Amino acid sequence: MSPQRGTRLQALDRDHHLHPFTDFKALGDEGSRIIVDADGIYIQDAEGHRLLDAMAGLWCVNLGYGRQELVDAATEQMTRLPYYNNFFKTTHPPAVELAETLCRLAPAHMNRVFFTGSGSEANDTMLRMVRRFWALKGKPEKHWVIGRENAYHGSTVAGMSLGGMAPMHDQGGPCVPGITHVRQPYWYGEGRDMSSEAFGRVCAEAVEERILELGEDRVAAFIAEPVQGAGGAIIPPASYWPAVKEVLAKYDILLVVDEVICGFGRLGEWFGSDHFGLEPDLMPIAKGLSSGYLPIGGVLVGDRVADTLINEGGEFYHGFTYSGHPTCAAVALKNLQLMQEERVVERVREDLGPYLASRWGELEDHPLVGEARSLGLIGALEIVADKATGERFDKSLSAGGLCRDICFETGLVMRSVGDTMVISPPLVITRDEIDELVRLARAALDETARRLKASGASVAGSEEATA
Ligand code: PXG
Repeated sequence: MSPQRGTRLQALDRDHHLHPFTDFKALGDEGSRIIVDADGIYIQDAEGHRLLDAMAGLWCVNLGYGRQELVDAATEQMTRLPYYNNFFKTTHPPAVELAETLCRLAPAHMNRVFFTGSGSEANDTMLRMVRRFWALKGKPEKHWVIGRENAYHGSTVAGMSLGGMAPMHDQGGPCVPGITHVRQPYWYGEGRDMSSEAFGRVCAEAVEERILELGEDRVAAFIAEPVQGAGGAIIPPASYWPAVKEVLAKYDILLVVDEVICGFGRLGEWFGSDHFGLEPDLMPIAKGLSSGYLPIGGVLVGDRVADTLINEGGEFYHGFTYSGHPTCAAVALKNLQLMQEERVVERVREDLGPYLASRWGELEDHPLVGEARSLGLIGALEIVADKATGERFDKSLSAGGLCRDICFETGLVMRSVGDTMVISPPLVITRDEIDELVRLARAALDETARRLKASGASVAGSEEATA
């Protein structure tokens, strides 16, 4: 793209386009980065820079860019039947086939799916189903949902209310009533004064305490991501999920596992629930369902809830114009077929996940890195001023944001969540590409340390790394 056209697009973008999760004015002053092309795990910007996309777009391009099979699936479906709805007693082949395929891949007791256009809509749908379920069971007062601080469940009003992102609650409230949040199982950030096992149990106890505070007869469901994504790739201690499962069973509380990021192979199983041995009542899904090629989400519904909604519920007054959109469904179906043919999930579990863990773990020797963790193909680095104590840099230095910007300069897309650097690369990444990712990340950490020191910050033990 010519520099003139790039500059013109930036000006038009500033003048007319309000970006998601963006300080509009600051971006207008800075100018947005224009992405024009992509192939495999790489994207290319308008200035011709090639970047290794270690975020798979936004946690979604699981099969990588440039998959002609997905393009062909969309073209064929759009040529035949670009759109039709699933209201008023109609259906179409892609929606049916996708529903059947999803239920085959999901845990055995999940045999129904309700389609949506996004993960946020999936969580709105889930909330309505949960409350409807308990109302049908004769317990309408059992309508509270317990979520977790720093969880992300979407950006619609219900999505942001279910999530535990305080800055989101502070804007556009009041939130949906009947939703409360308990502490997250973030050992590095909040639990290092005890073993991770003990901390996992403490966080599960927090769920039980909240149930008892509210009264078990008033709590409908607990919602959580298997591994928190947007919160900073937070992998719970091994003790956490078994203890939470026990608590929920004890008080008959539904389990909602938000699989929007962890679903479709991210953790080396089809669903994060499979990895942690969970039997959710409902699973919101999206993102990797279509590898992000077209927008589609849904809620997988376990037999207990589905049977009640079907047999006792009558009409469920809920649905979207694009619920089960045929073109999106056809692309999702092809995406799942390709994942099976190419054994993508098995490769993450058996080869790529363990390989990333060993290579990524090496970064823990870097002076800036307090912890390097990963599970399957999701990972994080905790950037700290002093790795011995875990002390963070002063917030005003924005060490994570600095590292992210340096990554962009050096050819890597890594996301920062505060001072936690996060990766979630396409599941088709190769071992050689993992080597390159780790090399680029280390180079970015070195440069981050150098610039932090140049700005007067002290970086404990960094002499050799920045010499
Ligand atoms: N649940 C989870 C676990 C998510 O990660 C949603 C629901 C909502 O999905 P939609 O399709 O409505 O966006 C998400 C989305 C980030 C970031 O900054 C993460 C998401 C969305 C936007 C930004 O990491 N996850």
